[in-house]
Amino acid sequence: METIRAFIAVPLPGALLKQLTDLQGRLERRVPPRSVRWVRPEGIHLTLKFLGDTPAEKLPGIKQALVVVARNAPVCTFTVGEVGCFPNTHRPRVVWVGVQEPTGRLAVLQDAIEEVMAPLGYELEGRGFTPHLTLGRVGRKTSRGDVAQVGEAVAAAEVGQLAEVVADRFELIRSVLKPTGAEYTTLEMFALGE
Ligand code: 3AM
Repeated sequence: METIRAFIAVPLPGALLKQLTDLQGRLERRVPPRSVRWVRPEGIHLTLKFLGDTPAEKLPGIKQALVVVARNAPVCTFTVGEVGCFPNTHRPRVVWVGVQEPTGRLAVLQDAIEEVMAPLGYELEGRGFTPHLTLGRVGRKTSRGDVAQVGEAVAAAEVGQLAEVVADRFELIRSVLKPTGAEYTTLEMFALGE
């Protein structure tokens, strides 16, 4: 049975990707060499739901459900700014830039996606939804001291608001893991509010 590693995400405008590249560069200069694997900027997106390995035969049903979610979700605007780490800056594993959407529309959209995906066999995200853009991941072989320095550098970084982004669609994206990093292809685009 063919399976496809997939996730659902909001794509980002090219101008923001350029800003994120600059931000990665600024952070890279503040952390120990090779301590963080930086995500290729064209691979940065706002993930709403990670599906993982999905049987290809399930895709039509998933797409049908997502069309309905998209139609009922209004377009929203989010801001991008401030950096942080998962799980936190004391034990950094993922370095991210934050996403703020104060009206709650983005959270409602994410919740609606969870709700339609659950009966299709996808577990609810237990950790709750913390919208973010992943900039990099701390390398598994990074020493404790270097990991600590990454967290300190991120905590000390003063990154204001970078951009305002209109989320008017989301995409179902295929991820193919390669030694050079994940390769993403859009399988389907879903326009909001149509
Ligand atoms: O770009 P971000 O980091 O928001 O972290 C992975 C990425 O999201 C996440 O799915 C997106 C595309 O790969 N991801 C990967 N494996 C995951 C897992 N097992 C996961 N999210 C949750 N559980």
